[in-house]
Amino acid sequence: MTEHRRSRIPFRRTIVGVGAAVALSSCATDAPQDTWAPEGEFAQDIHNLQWPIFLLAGIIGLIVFAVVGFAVWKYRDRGQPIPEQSHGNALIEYAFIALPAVILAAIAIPTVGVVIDLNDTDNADCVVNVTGQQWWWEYDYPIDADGNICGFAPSGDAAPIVTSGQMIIPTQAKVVIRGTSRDVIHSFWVPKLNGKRDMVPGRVHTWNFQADQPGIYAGQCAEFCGLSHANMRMEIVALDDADFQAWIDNQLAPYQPPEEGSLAALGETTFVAQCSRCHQIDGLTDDEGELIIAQPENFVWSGAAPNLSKLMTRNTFAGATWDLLIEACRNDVWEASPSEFGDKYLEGVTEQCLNEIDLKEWLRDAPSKKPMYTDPELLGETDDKVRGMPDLALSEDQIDELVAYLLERK
Ligand code: HEC
Ligand SMILES: [Cu+2]
Repeated sequence: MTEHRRSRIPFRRTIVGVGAAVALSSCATDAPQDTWAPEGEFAQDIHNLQWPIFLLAGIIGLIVFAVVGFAVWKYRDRGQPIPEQSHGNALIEYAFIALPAVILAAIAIPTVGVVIDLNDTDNADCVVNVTGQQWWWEYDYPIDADGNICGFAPSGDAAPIVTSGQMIIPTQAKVVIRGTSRDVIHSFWVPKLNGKRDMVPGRVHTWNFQADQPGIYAGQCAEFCGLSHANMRMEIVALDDADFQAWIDNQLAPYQPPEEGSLAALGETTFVAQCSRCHQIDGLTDDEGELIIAQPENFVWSGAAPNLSKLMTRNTFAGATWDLLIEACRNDVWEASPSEFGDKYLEGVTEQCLNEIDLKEWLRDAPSKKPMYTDPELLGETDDKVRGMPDLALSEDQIDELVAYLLERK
C-alpha cells in the first residue's frame, strides 16, 4: 500500500510541472523572439503554414495517444489467455502507407510554394551585405548603379555605409541580404521577420526581410559557432522612409573632430594609438593629416573589427549583446509606439543615456566580458593574430578619454 502511494506523488508532480511549463510559455506574449508573432510579410508566410500544420499534427498526435492509451487500458494484463496471433493484413498495411503519404503530400504542396516565395529575391527595394564572424554581424550597404543606397538617394556624396550589430532598414521595403561568413557557419535569424538562413564561408546566401512597422526586431545567431555563440545577437531596426533617409545622411556625414583641449580630444589621440589599427573611423587623420585606414587583417584572425565611425547611432554593442543605453532610455526606445520610434532611435546615445558601465568594462578587458580566444598561444597559433578584441591594459584615464571621444561618434 505504501509503495503504491509513493509512486503516485512523482506522477502528480510531473503533471503539475508540465502544466506550469505550458501555462508559463503561453503567457510570454511579448517575447521579442516569438516565432508565433510575425511582424512582416515573410514571417507571416511561414506563420500561415506552421499554424495549420501544427494544428493538424497536434490533432493526429492526440488521436494516436488516445488510441494507444485505450489499447493499453482495455487489454491490460488481467491473467487472460494470450490472444490469437495474426499478421500480414494487406489492407491495413497499404492503408498505413497511403494515409501518411497523402498527409505529407498535402503538407508539401503549400510548403514548397512558400519555400519558393521566401527565396524569391526579385524586385528588391534594398540590398544589404551581411557578414557573420565570431561573434558579431557586419552590415555594409553598397551603392547601386543609380548611386542609391538601399533604394534611397543620399543627400550628399554616396559612399558605402558599414555598421555592425543593428541592421537598419526602411519599413515596408523588401530588403534582400547577401550573407556570408568570415570563419565558421553562422545562422541569421530574426524570428519576427523571417526564418533562419545559414551563413557559410565562401558562399553567398540571400534572404529576404520586410517589416510592417517601425521598431526593433531582435534575433540571434542560430548555428552553434563556438565559445561566444550565445553572445552573437543581431537586431533589425525598421525606420519609416523619412527617418531612414535621415539615417543614411547622418551615416555619410563627415567626421567631427573633438574640440581642441577637451577630454574627447585626448581620447582621439588614445584611439589613434590603441584602436585605429583594428577599428575604422572614417575621416580620422594622423599627425600628418593623412587619413587613417584600419588594417584589422593584420591583427585579428577574422580580418575585421566593427566600424566605429557612428558607434553612438546604434544602441547595442559587441554582437548586440550589451546596451549602449541605460535601462530607462533603452525601454523608452524599445517600447516606443511605431509613430514615435524613429525620432527616439535617431537620437542615438546621449550623455545622459550612455550605459557607461558596460562600455567601460568592455574597454577595460573585453575578453573577460565576452569570452573570446584572444590569446594566440592558447590556440597554439604561431603569429600574433587574436580572435575578438584583446585586453589592451588601458588606464582608467585612457578609458575615460576614450568614452568621451566615442560618445561624439554619431
Ligand atoms: C586587435 C584588434 C582590436 C583592437 C586593437 C581594438 N579592438 Fe575593439 N573590437 C575588436 C573586435 C574584433 C571587436 C568585435 C568583438 C565582438 O563583438 O565580439 C571589437 C569591438 C569593439 C567595440 C564594440 C563595437 C560594436 O559595434 O559592437 C567597441 C566599442 C570597441 N571595440 C572599442 C575599441 C577601442 C576604444 C579600442 C582601443 C582602446 C579597441 N576597440 C581596440 C578588435 C579590436
Ligand atoms: Cu554565430
